[in-house]
Amino acid sequence: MTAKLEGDARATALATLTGWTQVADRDAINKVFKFKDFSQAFAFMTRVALKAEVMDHHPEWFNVYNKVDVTLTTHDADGLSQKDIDLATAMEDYAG
Ligand code: H2B
Repeated sequence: MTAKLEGDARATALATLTGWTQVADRDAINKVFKFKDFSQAFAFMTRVALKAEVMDHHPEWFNVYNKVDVTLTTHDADGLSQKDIDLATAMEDYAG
C-alpha cells in the first residue's frame, strides 16, 4: 500500500510542481500539456508511457490533437502520493 501524501510533506511536494491544479472532487492533480502538433504530443505520451511502466504508476489522460489532459492520483493510496509527484516531475521534464 502506497502512503497518501498529507500535511507539510504534501504541501512541500506540490510546491515543487509547475502548472498543476488540485482536482475539485477527488484527491488528484491535473495539468493540460499543449504541444505544437499531434506528433509532439504523441512523442511526449510515448516517453511518459515508458516511464509509467518502469514506475508501475500510470496516468489518467486524454489526448486531442496537440493537447494532453493529465490527471494523476494513486489508486492504491486512494489519493495523492509521492509517485504522482515523481511522475508529474518527469512529465514536466519531457514536455520541456
Ligand atoms: N497507477 C496509479 N496511478 N495508481 C496506482 O495505484 C497504480 C497504478 N497501481 N498502476 C499499480 C499500477 C497496480 O495496479 C499494479 C498491480 O502494481
